[in-house]
Amino acid sequence: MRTRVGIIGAGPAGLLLAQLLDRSGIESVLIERQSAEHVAGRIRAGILESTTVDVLRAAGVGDRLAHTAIEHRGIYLQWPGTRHQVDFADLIGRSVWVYGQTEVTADLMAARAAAGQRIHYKVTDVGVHEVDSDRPHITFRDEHGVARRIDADVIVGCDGFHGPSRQAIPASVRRTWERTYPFAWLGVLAEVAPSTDELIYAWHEDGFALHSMRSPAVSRFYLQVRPEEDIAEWSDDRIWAALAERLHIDGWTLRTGTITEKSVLPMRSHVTAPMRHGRLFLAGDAAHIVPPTGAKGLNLAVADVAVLAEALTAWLGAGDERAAAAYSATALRRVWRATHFSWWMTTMLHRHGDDFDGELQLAQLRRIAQSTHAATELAENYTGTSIETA
Ligand code: FAS
Ligand code: PHB
Repeated sequence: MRTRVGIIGAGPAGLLLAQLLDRSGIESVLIERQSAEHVAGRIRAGILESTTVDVLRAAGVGDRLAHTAIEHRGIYLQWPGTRHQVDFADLIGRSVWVYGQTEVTADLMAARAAAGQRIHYKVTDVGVHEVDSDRPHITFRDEHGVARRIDADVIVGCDGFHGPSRQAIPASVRRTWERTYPFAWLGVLAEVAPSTDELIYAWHEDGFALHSMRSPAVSRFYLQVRPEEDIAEWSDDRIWAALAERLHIDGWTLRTGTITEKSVLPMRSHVTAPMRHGRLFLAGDAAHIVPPTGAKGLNLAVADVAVLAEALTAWLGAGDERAAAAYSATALRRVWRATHFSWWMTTMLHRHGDDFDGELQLAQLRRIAQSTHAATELAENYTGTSIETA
């Protein structure tokens, strides 16, 4: 096959990139390791920054979002005896939107199918070749085991943390930064109306808890657990008891319901640079991972793709390579800001270390409750800044 842009990975980053390029008349081909049903069924992020909503609307996939996403003007920070609202709208005039990643993926998959996008699902043996030349190409086996090849002007790795594209950058050029945290998240999806109007981020002696949601009838929760936690040790009753304890505040009751999904999610920070080498570009989790405490993962992937789509359109459509040459530096400035914020939220809210660490965390939380400046710093980072192109 011959195309302009060969995209590895049909998660949110790959699908959105194909959508944005298509709207600029740039053709692409996607290859995906999993089945379409598997990709569509992944339960992950839930919070969209307003800039992410703007990008999705501009990409032509914002209609369902406009009718079903729930606008949230802030969050609650909680510690024993206190539930404090950080009101983003009052502080900085911005808000965020609750709209699950599964919905974003569904909207993008529908748009790509309607456009007749070439996507090869259930591929194996993916190889990335000659990215240092002007003949980069991808080899793979399709779902029938037939060896295939895609010759492209440019290859983009949107293949997530475990994909092969990052390794196609020579080790002599590639730099990585990694921080693994001494805890993980137990994620829970339940058919029960949320017991709160805004997300609750709770510090507790037993460990962090988060009350989020997906709709007026579906709640999403997270509990801090050990990195090697065995999900089999967490019965529904134990989950509800831990959530009720860690989210407890006088005069408030946690509603319970049917748990439909539970899984243990690792916590790590990871950055790879550069995000371009020759005719290979990286976008989304292929280049960076943040702990989900700051609700940044999906939003960062969208920001990478918005910058990259504009750069590739200028280069492949008009011969102007300047933005493509600046892509890695442009994207990494936002990546490191989000990486710092996600690390800061994570280390402030999760129990680790000793009682001295715990007192420092509580002092930080009380500071945010007492200082408009401290609360504004959190609000600006959580709601996201405008996407800087080249
Ligand atoms: P993705 O990982 O979504 O997509 C990469 C795609 O590449 C996948 O479909 C994969 O199958 C495919 N692929 C991999 N190897 C391949 C190969 N060799 N060939 C072809 N295709 C290949 N973010 C938040 O903000 N909040 C959260 O609560 C949150 N929870 C998360 C829970 C989990 C378990 C994980 C893994 C991530 C979570 N994230 C969360 C982050 C997540 O939302 C990512 O930021 C988002 O999926 C990024 O999208 P992509 O870059 O497209 O990567
Ligand atoms: C979610 O709803 O999945 C969610 C919300 C906020 C976070 C992380 C995950 O910080």
